[in-house]
Amino acid sequence: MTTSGLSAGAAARRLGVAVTTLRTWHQRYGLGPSRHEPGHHRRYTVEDMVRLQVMQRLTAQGVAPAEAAAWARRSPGTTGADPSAAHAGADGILGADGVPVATDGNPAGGGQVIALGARADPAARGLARAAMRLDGPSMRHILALAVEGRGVISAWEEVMMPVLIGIGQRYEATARFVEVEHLLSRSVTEALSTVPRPPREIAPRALLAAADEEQHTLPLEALAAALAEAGVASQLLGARVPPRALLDAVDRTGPSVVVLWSQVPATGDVSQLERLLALPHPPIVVGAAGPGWPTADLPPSATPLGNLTDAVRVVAAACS
Ligand code: B12
Repeated sequence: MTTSGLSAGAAARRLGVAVTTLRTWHQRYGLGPSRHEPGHHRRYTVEDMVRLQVMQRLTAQGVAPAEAAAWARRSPGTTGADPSAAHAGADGILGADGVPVATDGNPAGGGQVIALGARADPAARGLARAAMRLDGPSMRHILALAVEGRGVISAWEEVMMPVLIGIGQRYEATARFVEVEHLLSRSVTEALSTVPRPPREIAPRALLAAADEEQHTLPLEALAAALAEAGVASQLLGARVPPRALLDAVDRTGPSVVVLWSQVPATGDVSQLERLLALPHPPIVVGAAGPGWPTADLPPSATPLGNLTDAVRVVAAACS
């Protein structure tokens, strides 16, 4: 930034928000440009930009704009800052990244909340609140920050999974919020798909598929993204793969490892695994992933996969 500060357009571009948003934050919440030279438009200083970044982060986490602006105006390093103030939210809860965290009891989202527990990650709380508001842009923002900042495995386990499990419980208790579940699933899919895949010269040796009639695919999408991050190429067939189609795909591509996902017991028919293992040239590893498989009745040569980290390790080893 030059010593003379940034114009509104340049500040908006740097933050990735619309100029009209900056104008609103200026007019309604007093977060305007402070440098003034006679005969020129006001410019945003470094301190102004810090305030705007705090505002942007908190609103993306679901904090109400007026409250977010109050925190932004008091951010450390800005005029009138009270450094201790930035370490506790209005309700006294401190986020892991040092920003105040709105509690689940806050009425935002019409009083409808996804319960995450007291120790939930601030980003998960923000995601849950944005999900209940059906606020897709904020969900995308939070998820993108999580994936870029923490990597796929942590983003999945600390941010995405708790909210998915929470909305599942909400659905179970109320038979409502399918719209939230759908938008959340879509946003998770989009965030995971942005992780760059290995170059096309690396032939995928891992085949990932959901079991017959199995509609849940997000954990496999997380696996594909985490593998890509580790430089391992994979192919994901997607939801509801009939056994015959899976066998044909294995026959045609000869993968070293197949991971078959079953989320619900209705799709955890072990004959799908047995048929893969009985092929003349079976994959080195046939992974049974997901809570739908009957653990005690798995074929002895199938490899049970219990979490994302283990799955990445097993698949990467089989592909190396
Ligand atoms: C998103 C979602 C959907 C989406 C899926 C979208 C998509 N693209 O995947 C849609 C809307 C399609 C859907 C449909 C249905 N769903 Co649904 N869904 C979910 C939700 C919210 C998240 C699913 C998910 O991704 N789970 C993965 C992680 C987040 O959770 P987890 O499996 O508990 O995690 C454990 C392990 O799997 C493991 N793990 C986690 N990640 C990974 C990754 C890897 C690689 C490995 C190896 C392990 C691993 O660690 C965890 C601890 O053990 C769950 C809630 C839940 N608790 O899972 C309900 C849930 C699974 N759905 C449920 C139901 C009932 C259904 C439907 C039958 C609803 C209906 N009436 O139509 C249908 C269809 C089912 C079918 N035949 O497939 C129930 C299942 C209950 C049960 N045990 O039978 C759940 C649990 C919701 C609930 N609490 O009632 N669903």
